[in-house]
Amino acid sequence: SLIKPGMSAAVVGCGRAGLAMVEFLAHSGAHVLASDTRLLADFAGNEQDLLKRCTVGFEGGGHSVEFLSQAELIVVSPGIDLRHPALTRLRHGGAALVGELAVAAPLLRAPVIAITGTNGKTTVTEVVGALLQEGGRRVFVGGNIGTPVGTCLLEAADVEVIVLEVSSFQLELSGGFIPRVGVLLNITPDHLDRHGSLDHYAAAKMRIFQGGPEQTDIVINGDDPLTATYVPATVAAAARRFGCRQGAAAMVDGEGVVLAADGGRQVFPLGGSSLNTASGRMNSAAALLAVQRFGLDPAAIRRTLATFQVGPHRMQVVAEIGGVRFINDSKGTNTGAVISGLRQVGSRVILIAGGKDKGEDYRLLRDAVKQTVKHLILIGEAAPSLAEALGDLVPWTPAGSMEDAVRQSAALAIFGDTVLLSPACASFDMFANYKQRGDRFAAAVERLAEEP
Ligand code: UMA
Repeated sequence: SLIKPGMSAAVVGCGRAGLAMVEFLAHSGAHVLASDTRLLADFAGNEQDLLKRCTVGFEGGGHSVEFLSQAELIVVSPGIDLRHPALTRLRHGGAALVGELAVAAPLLRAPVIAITGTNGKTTVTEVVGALLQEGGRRVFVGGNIGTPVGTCLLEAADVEVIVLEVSSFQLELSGGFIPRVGVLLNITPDHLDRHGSLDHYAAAKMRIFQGGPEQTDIVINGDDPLTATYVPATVAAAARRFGCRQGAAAMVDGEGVVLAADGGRQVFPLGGSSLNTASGRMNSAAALLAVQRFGLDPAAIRRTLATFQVGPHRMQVVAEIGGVRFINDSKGTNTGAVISGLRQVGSRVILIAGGKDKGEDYRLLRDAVKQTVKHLILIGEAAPSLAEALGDLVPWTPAGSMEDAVRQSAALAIFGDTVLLSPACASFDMFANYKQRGDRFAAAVERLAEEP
């Protein structure tokens, strides 16, 4: 283990991931230092209590070399940019900078199924968790999906399988983390502001397979061009693929998935399930491959897929008013997700997009917008860049708030149109997170429904 009782360890960034890590490190007998851009007084009461109880020192208002260099090990939270000047200086000085997965790697006793990819990873993580649970396994489901890795270390002592959604940020500093099953769903550009380039972003994702086929069952998307570009040859040779192509180990076929199993084939129909969408079928196929080695009962799998409810903020129909559908896809935070959402609707979309820019090239949306969108409503910091990339294709208007955006779209929409919130951006310029953004959209739509 990287953690020894009596050692000093620092945590940079005390959000959900960092606070769980602080608690775990203290529980392991380390002397914990914690550092955040916020001041102690800015934290909620229970968080302040945790920081006081579990740390021997707290640095608020930023991260300094002086403070952090007191620690033998520095655990950096996923949201912290490694190019931060203090972290750069510490790294160049030889300090040990790790992420939560590196800390967890030697300590996870149960087999780990890790799921990454630009889009769909939360849904696949949930489906995999549900399949295992319905199959009678004790599972821990966490990671980027919301329950931090530190919580897994504190609470998941007696589970049989650990299912982790892992982001590129987490993989960037994942140290010796090698999952038993690694799933790469797709690669489209995202988080380029942090990773600098698509190559670096893809390289971070590829670290999920660093153990090679000897140590990790490899599951990849067989239809995705960028996955094919970036997966190393040894990994590709051993991979089981999901997708629409003939011969895929899990083949999406009509309204279901055909799984190649023990020389035969098993069919998993999705008709009537919330997973019966283009992306839902791909996600189901990936999940089926992820759990294949656990020998679950096919009947139980079919039941779980049939009743699975895709979570809110992902192509969630929140209302239909006067023949106009309102869809909340607040989790569509990159161009790949928006394209998939637009294709799912197909035509006559009034698209609400914009928010905090992550350095993406919005021209990637051009084809899909041209084919499906009739009007754009642009919000947030990225509105000018979106207008520049797409404004010549369709009419567009800016909106000052989510309520304004919803009001404008309702005024424009006629019977048979769809109003889609799928921002292609992060939410932090206007909202606390994507959930709050989606909730504000849904609330504004609800108020429309109440108007005479
Ligand atoms: N902070 C600093 N210094 C900085 C920047 C931030 O100290 O330079 C502080 C903030 O004041 C705050 C804390 O760091 O106190 C925030 O830490 P964080 O950004 O690592 O966020 P957490 O709350 O710990 O949430 C993280 C993941 N966030 C990110 O990766 C950005 C959550 O994923 C995850 O659910 C959670 O851990 C539990 O594991 C969210 C996310 O947006 C959903 N993920 C990205 C995505 O899905 O696209 C990768």
